[in-house]
Amino acid sequence: MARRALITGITGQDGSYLAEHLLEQGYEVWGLARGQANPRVSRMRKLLSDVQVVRGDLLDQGSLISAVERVQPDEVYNLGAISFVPMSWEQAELTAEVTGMGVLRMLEAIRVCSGVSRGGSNASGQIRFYQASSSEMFGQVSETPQTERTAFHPRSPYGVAKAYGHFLTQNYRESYGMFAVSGILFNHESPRRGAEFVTRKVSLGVARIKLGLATELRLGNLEARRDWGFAGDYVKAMHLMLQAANPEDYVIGTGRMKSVRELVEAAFAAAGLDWERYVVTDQTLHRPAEVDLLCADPKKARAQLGWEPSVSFDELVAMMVESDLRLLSDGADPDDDSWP
Ligand code: NDP
Ligand code: GDR
Repeated sequence: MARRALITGITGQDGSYLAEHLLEQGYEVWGLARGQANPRVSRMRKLLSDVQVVRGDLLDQGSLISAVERVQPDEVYNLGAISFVPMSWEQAELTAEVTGMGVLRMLEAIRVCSGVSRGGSNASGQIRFYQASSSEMFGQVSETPQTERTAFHPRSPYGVAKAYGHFLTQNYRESYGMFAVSGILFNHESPRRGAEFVTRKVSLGVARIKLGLATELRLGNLEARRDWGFAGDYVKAMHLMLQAANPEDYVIGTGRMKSVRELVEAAFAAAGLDWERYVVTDQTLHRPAEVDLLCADPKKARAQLGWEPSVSFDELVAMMVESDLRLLSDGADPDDDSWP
């Protein structure tokens, strides 16, 4: 019998890559989708026709219990979240509910449906749970690079909500003996990245300028540094974590840091443009509290999971710029939300 996976956040960037990867591994894949007429479900279906959809919302405990009962998954990947950091200041309570409390609701759905009780149980035969934790939990970093043991100092309501979900996942593992793990993933990008995140904003901006559809690109803090990798590589790590003999948390990143300025330089250069002629910095795009730098130490994942990133920063930037040049040249509306 094919193994069965339930993915929350199926309409997002990572949901799409993870579903593709699991389908390739022979899984039966189910995606949890919210809303009455969510347009992102049809976008997902165009790309991933073999994914089955179950309705549910991380804000609604009953819907998650029904989804787990219906799908009877072997593995649950909780990728659903409000994931855009600036939005978490504007809608802090909603972020806490979806990104934080949503983890509790998903864990409870699994616990209730599988009859796990206090005192723990044998991990074999259980539903295995993956939580999408984030390097944003490190925030104002206490050491560089960051490992599984680095202290958390989140700098946004999003980071705080993720830290809650992280500790709760650990707690359900310790309290109930559940196979529940968190991947502490650093920024990962792709041509399917949402247009609000800086890498895609830049690749779309470069394509618009190159095609004469725009004359400038407005950005916030150019000095922030991130460890950027390719989403297609990172979803493989999620799957590997749930195949491990023991439930443990892992840091996933490349171990290399670049600034937003370096990202911009590389992206404009990939289209044969000089960034300094087009980029305008805008104070209103700066954040109330910034995370200045993030850099992963992925040694544990390499040693225990055999996981390695396969796409370099320059390859990733070129992939995104080329994809957006193709997308816009084909006449796609630069403001629509379609996937290449
Ligand atoms: P996206 O923003 O692309 O996707 C977020 C997903 O969450 C969407 O499918 C969205 O559905 C869903 N969602 C939002 N609200 C709810 C809700 N109330 N109930 C159910 N689902 C909901 O994120 P990514 O794919 O980039 O990231 C996946 C996960 O990994 C997120 O949890 C993110 O915080 C985390 N993460 C991401 C990193 C990255 O660099 N990409 C790094 C570290 C962690 P809809 O389409 O209906 O809005
Ligand atoms: P981040 O990603 O906040 O790290 O969260 P984002 O791409 O939004 O920002 C990265 C850095 O770029 C700076 N920046 C800008 N960012 C945006 N979005 N728009 C701009 O115009 C701009 N100018 C400069 C930001 O200040 C920041 O320093 C992502 C999300 O996917 C989270 O869900 C995930 O948990 C973390 O990565 C790891």
